[in-house]
Amino acid sequence: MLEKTLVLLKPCTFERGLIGEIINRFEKKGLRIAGMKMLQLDDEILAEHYAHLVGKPFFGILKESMMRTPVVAMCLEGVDAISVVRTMTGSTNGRNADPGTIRGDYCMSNQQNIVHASDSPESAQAELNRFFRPEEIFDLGSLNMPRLYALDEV
Ligand code: IDP
Ligand code: MG
Repeated sequence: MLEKTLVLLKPCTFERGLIGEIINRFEKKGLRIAGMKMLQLDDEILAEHYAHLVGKPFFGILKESMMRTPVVAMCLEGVDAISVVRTMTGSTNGRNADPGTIRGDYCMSNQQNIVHASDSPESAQAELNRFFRPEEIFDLGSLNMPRLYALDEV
């Protein structure tokens, strides 16, 4: 099924000058960019976005690290995009993430781990609504679809 998913390029990626390189990986894979912008996160949006981690001892430093610079938010679209992007992202801890994944190739950290990616259809929907207004996500129609997929895949 054609899906949309949310990716955030974290401040560590911004600071290390890896924004273009990470976007390039998603583009080369064949995911279509349906929305993209820079924004500064704050306490409120991070408490919502990382609600499942609010009680953890590392929550404070996680929040600080996510506010150090603006982030780049992307809406990526493709067949099974949610699981494809999670697979490309790799395990949370960059030290354990498989080589070939983004975290496996670009980081050594459990926290400064380059990207956030939605983990289910429910979270993708909620997270896209959290970071994008409806008019910031574009209808790409059939753009490039015949080259990306066989006729019976879409
Ligand atoms: P995910 O990003 O792979 O989905 P989550 O468990 O949802 O992992 O955690 C969200 C983010 O919180 C991680 O990407 C990482 O930045 C941070 N985080 C998760 N677990 C830890 C930890 O044990 N120590 C420090 N930071 C963590
Ligand atoms: Mg998560």
